[in-house]
Amino acid sequence: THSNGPKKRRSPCLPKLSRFTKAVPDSHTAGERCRLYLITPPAFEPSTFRDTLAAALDADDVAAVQLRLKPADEASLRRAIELLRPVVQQRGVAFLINDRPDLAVEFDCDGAHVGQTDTSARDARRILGGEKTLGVTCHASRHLAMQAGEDGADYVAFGAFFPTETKATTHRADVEILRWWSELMELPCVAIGGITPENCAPLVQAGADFLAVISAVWNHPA
Ligand code: 3NM
Repeated sequence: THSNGPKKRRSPCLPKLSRFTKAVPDSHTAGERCRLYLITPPAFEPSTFRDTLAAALDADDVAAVQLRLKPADEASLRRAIELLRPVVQQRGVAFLINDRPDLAVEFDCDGAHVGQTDTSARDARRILGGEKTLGVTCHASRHLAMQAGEDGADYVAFGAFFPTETKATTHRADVEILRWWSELMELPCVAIGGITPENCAPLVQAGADFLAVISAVWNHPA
């Protein structure tokens, strides 16, 4: 079982989430607003986290929630999907599964996010079919991002923009890649890695369509 999540809900996410939405500048290009993309804490107890997540989604605008449960066994992952999916989808928020396009299809989630060492983008697109959302981690690589677009990604993710203790990262992205991508491409881009209300403005101004956040929103141990 996962015991890293908060045992008692103190709703720490609520003020943090609104601090974020207030910090995001109104628009970058043509009035399109950059939106938050929440990723679940690295480990949590699903029945407790379900309430925390519901409160967070009710507190402010969120575009998507990605279930990212790296250490979980298959049964825990399935249980987390069953518990969290209704909470997210009932609120009109997209529910995406990290690494597992097969489970995204089986549980009728909205899509999947794959890294460069997970299921390939091309296979993920084939598994998901044409309708579901596919996101691909592209680190700080223009080449990977263009390849992901060709392979059927609906968005590309660049990072890490700032130091993070949530994941061991070897790539450091610069805001310039967001500027380049958003000027050249229609496909949305997600910025990730150590993003906080204090440091997010330049990413938004450079063209990030979504800010993917873990530790600055959830009160989880690093
Ligand atoms: N991917 P936090 S950084 C899941 O660079 C993940 O691709 C990254 O968590 C990448 O908001 C990261 O706590 C962790 O820094 C993001």
